[in-house]
Amino acid sequence: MTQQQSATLPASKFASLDELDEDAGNVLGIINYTTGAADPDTSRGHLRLDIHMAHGDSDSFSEVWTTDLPVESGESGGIAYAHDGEHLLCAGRIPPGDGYASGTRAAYARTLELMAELGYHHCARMWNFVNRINEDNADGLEIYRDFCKGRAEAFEAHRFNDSSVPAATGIGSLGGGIAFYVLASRTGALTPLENSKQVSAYHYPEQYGPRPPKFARATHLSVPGLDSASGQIYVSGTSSIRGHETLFAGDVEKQTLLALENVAHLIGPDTLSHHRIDQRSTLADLDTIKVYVRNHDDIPAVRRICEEHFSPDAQVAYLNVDVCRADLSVELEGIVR
Ligand code: 3HB
Repeated sequence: MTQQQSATLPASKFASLDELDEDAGNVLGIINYTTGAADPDTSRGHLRLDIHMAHGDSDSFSEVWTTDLPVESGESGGIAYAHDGEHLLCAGRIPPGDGYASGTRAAYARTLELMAELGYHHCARMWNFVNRINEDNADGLEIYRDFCKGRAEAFEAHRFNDSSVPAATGIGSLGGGIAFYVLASRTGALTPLENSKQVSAYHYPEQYGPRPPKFARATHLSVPGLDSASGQIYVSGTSSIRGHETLFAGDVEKQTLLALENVAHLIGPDTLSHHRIDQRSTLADLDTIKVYVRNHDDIPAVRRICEEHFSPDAQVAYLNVDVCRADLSVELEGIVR
C-alpha cells in the first residue's frame, strides 16, 4: 500500500494501558477493554470508551485509533464522537435495565442521525457489548434478541436496508448494560461481504429471535479512485455457524477451527472475486484480532489453534466473555490491512 493510500484508511492498534499516551495529538479514539464500564467521553479531545470486558489488569488493553488529520470531538444526545473529516468514531451506552429494545432503538437512531448530520454516510463497522447477553429480559426474551429487535427497528426507521448494514460484533460483556461504538467513513468506497457458506445474518429465520441480527459478515473499505486491492477488510464477529445453524456445540476446538475456516473463506479469493475485489487475503493477513472465549479454561486450547493460523506479528487479544448464542463457545474478529 502506498503512503497516500494508507493515510486515508483508518488505523488502529492494541496498546497496554501503561504504554498509552492519551494526550498524543493524533488520537481519534481510545477504546479501553477494561475492568469497569463508563459512559463515552470526549473531555481530552478524542473519543474514550471504557467497556467492562476484562477480569483483571492482565487481560485489560486499549484499542487506539489514530489519524494524520486534526481531530474534532463532541457529544450529541448521549452519543460521543470524534472525527477528522474522513473518519468518524462514535459511541454510546444503554444503561442496565429490564429491557433493551427501546433504549437500543433510541441510541442507534441518534447514532444514525449523527452520522448523517456530520456527513459520514458509509458505516463500516459497529461493535456491541451486551451484559447478560444470554439471560432473559423482564418479558422472557433473551437480552441479545431484545437488542437485535431495537437495532433492526432503528435501521428500518432510517431506511438502512440489508445491503447497507455494517460489519459488526455482538458479544457478551461483564457489566454496564450495552456499550457500542461505530466507525464510519466520509468518502471511502464500502462493499459489504457475505459468506456463501452461511445464511446472511439479516436473513436468519425467526427461531433465533423476533428480528434478525442486522449486520454484514465483513465490509471492505477502500479509497475511491484507487484500486480496490488497497482496501481494508473489517471481519465481523465470526463463529461456528454453517447455514444458520451452530455446529459442534460443546466442542470448543472444533468450533474454533470452523470459525477460522469461515473467516478464511470470507476473506479468501472466492468471496473477494465474487464481490469484484481484486485482493487476496488469508488468515495470516488478519490483525488486531479479538478472540472471545466463553469458558476461561478453554483459552489455552483456543489460543494454540489460533496461533497455528495467525501471523506471529498479529496483535491478538483473548477475552473471556459470553457469546451471542448459548451453544457457541468461541467467536473471533479482526481487520485485514
Ligand atoms: C451482532 O449481532 O452484531 C453480531 C453478533 C455476533 C457476531 C457478529 C455480529 O455473534
